[in-house]
Amino acid sequence: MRKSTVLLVLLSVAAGLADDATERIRVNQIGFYPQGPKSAVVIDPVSSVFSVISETDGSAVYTGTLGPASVWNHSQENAAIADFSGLEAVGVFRVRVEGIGDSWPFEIKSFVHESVAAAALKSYYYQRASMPLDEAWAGKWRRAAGHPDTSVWVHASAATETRPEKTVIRSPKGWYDAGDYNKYIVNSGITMWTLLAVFEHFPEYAAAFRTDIPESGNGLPDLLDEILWNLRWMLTMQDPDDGGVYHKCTNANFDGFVMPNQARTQRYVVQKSVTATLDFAAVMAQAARVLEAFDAALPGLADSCLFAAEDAWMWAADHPNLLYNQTAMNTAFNPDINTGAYGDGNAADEFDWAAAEMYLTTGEAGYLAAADPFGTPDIRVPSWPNVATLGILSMLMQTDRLTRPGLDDGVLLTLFLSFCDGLVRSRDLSAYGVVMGTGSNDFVWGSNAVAANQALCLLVAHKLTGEADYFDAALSNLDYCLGRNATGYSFVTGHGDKTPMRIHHRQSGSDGIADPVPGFLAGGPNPSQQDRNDGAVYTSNLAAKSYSDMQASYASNENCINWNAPLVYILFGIEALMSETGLPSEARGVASRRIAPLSFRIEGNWPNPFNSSTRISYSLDGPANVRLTVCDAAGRTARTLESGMKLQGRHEIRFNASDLPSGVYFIRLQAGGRSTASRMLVLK
Ligand code: 9MR
Repeated sequence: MRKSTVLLVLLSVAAGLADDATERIRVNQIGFYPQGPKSAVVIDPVSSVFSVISETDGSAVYTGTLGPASVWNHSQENAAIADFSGLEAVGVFRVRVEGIGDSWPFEIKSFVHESVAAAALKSYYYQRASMPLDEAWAGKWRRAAGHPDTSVWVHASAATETRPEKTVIRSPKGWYDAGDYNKYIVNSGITMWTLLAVFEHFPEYAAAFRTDIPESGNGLPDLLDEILWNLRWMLTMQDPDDGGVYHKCTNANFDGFVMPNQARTQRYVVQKSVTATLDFAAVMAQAARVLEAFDAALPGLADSCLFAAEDAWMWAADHPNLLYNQTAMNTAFNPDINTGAYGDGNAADEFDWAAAEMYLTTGEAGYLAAADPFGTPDIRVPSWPNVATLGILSMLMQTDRLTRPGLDDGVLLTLFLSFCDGLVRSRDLSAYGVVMGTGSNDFVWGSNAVAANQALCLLVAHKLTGEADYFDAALSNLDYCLGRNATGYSFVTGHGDKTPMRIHHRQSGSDGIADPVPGFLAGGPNPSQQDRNDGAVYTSNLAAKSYSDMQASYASNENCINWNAPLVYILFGIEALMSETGLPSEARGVASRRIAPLSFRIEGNWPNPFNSSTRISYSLDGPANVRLTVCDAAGRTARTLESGMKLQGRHEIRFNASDLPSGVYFIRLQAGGRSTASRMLVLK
């Protein structure tokens, strides 16, 4: 809460008033960019005018006319839009409608969503298993380490000859999935894609952003450090003997509301599944691409990820029908496992996604022959059981990697843009002026992530076309998440004035601290209300109002890593696109750690070639001198090639390696003395 608001709340309480703002004006409680679109929604308007009031001196700085009122079906409210995009002054303001009251306060300024972006990313740090959260980084939410996960049992459902039941394995690190303390590969899949996509789509911004985590300052971007915490856990979930990936690392049953270090029941890895294995393959292939640029700091990790992806892909190809079915598993094996299932009856979209990522990373068209995401492109808002679109988005954003003829002919782009045009239309027809609510099925368990993922698609459309309307439509859904919705909540804990206080999160519910751990996106309105018989109480059954800020409401008020990830994506993307330099503010950015955007790949017959003429192609987003070094496995330089001039864009270096002895070599590309990407090359 801002100081001014604290004062107002105190005054209101002293005056016996219940609240600080009217429930009938809904607005993004964080704020707006001086040059960006700005609007609020007024319910049952009694007059046609509104004003915007300065919080500092109470003066009206803007007056406007409300748009025509119409009914938003999802909430059955009569809503009119107050558009004050013309107000460009910086400050703290409220929207006022005579006879109705004042909205919650919000700010107009540059970098207005930067703090909430930092919090949304920092929420992953608070979810870390296997390490203590020290006060220096966690503040009052400090806690002891939970779940070392160093003696996890292989569950009967996952037993093999080499790893029989109760074999002890290590599976430390990773993020807790949600309010519960279990770690699920399927949900890590979409989460990791989304965070890695922030890196791939907004590389400079992501590399410069500081979140204050223990690794800050270690020479790697904070976003990457956070991603690595979960990546390293995911790697432990692959059976080294066959490449298959366990579905989850879990307790038999959900814990009570206790702190992580008090939750000590036996952990298991359970049945390998085709969906988990393919999600793993997709993430590892994508990670291999991103990590290439950091090979100096993380030697060999990119290649390890690619090998892991290849092994996983092969296992999936051998077990295409091995779906995860918890009920069937519990009938066949003991003990019963009753935590989240992430069961999915169809692995076709997981094949499509993994094929796309494997193809993009390796350039091998064989992956597309096995599962063609272009065969019948299934473009829809991504979610954990529907991941084909993730591969399509990767393809669209990396056309320079599309080497198979026909892939970059624009058909996919046309299809994707027509899907996004549908999202824009939904906003145009919406009484709330938001994309969210394209149909009643937007309001599912985790509906706020539907809003965030719609916005993610729209930001990709904006990046691909430069069209402002896609950006504005994306922003409308960020406004939705931060307060312009039928509940009036800013759904991110700790950000806004009316915000979830009793989120279904075991630490927040048991740490004795009134404020919930900050930065979580609550699941959001969900008319199925699956928690109704478990103590959750709802005041409305309407789709957009089926939300309850109660700890018992796991179906509307839980946090989850796959919901926060698109929030991080849209906050980072919107901030990056609104920043004049494309970078975070001085306070958030770390200029010295800025990594020059550089993509680099080896073409030709890698990875196991004979090379009399090896071709290496690379591309540079900014002008830089380029130096290419070939080192042998012992690190001795075997060849150095320098550009001798600044280059930009796509280039190719050919070199004759026939005089080099057989063996393993590493190729390192340096640009402008700042960036390094390296890749392994085997010469025979
Ligand atoms: O997000 C999941 C939702 O789509 C499912 O309908 C629901 C019931 O199976 O489970 C949700 O995922 C939960 C997971 O199973 C366990 N950790 C918390 C997740 C969010 O509620």
